[in-house]
Amino acid sequence: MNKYLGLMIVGALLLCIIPVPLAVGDVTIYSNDFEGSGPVGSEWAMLVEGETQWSAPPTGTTPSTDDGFLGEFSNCMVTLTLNNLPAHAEVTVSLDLFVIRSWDGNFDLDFRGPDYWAFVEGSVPDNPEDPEQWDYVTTFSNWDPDTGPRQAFPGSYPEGDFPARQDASENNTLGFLFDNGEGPVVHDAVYELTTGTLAHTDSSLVITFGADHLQGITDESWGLDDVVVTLDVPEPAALFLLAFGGLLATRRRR
Ligand SMILES: [Ca+2]
Ligand SMILES: [Ca+2]
Ligand SMILES: [Ca+2]
Repeated sequence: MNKYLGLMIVGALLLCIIPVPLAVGDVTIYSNDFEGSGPVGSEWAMLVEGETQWSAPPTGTTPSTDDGFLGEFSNCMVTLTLNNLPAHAEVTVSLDLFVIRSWDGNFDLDFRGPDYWAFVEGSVPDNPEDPEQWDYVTTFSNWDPDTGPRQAFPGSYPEGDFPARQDASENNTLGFLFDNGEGPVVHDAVYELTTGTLAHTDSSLVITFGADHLQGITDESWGLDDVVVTLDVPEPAALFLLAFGGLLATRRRR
């Protein structure tokens, strides 16, 4: 038998014998829709502005749709920590952000704003007020797009300058009431956000979300839902074939 043919047969047999994980390409290694009762898992932790102890974040349900979510939050940091990840080169985190009640976007003339929301991967800010400690800082405005204060999203703060509710996937669907002086009306928005593809090889992922300058949890708050973490996991079979092809090429050159 031709020795290269023999090598290929051995390789094919090895492919059958070696258990090949189902992981191929982009693999979802964590997802959470926060449905059901009970506390959230220990992968989540919260540090409220002005406090020194991290605590378990609350969960809630939306008034209109009874949709479970993580929150409500005011000015705080919320961290997701995932350990023992398989080998990977990239990570993507996507989520739904609930922007609840009277967020004022880029408004910066007094205490009412700007209303920041931010995230950072890999480190937890020791000074959340410092924009340099975040990967991305933006603002949201929950007012009338024609007349209300503008927001930085989908850009970043301070450069972003867009109408209120720009690129929201849902408006006033969740049922959170806010009274702006004319009686309570539903006042909320949902944004489908993603970190984009981040270069990441550590076996642990630490990602922190935060907000600042909000005026109190019954006035302006936020929540997270449908959090999905995806890794770009190398395909073992593809790696083996690459290595096997390299071996053949090396032998042929001899
Ligand atoms: Ca949910
Ligand atoms: Ca406000
Ligand atoms: Ca505000």
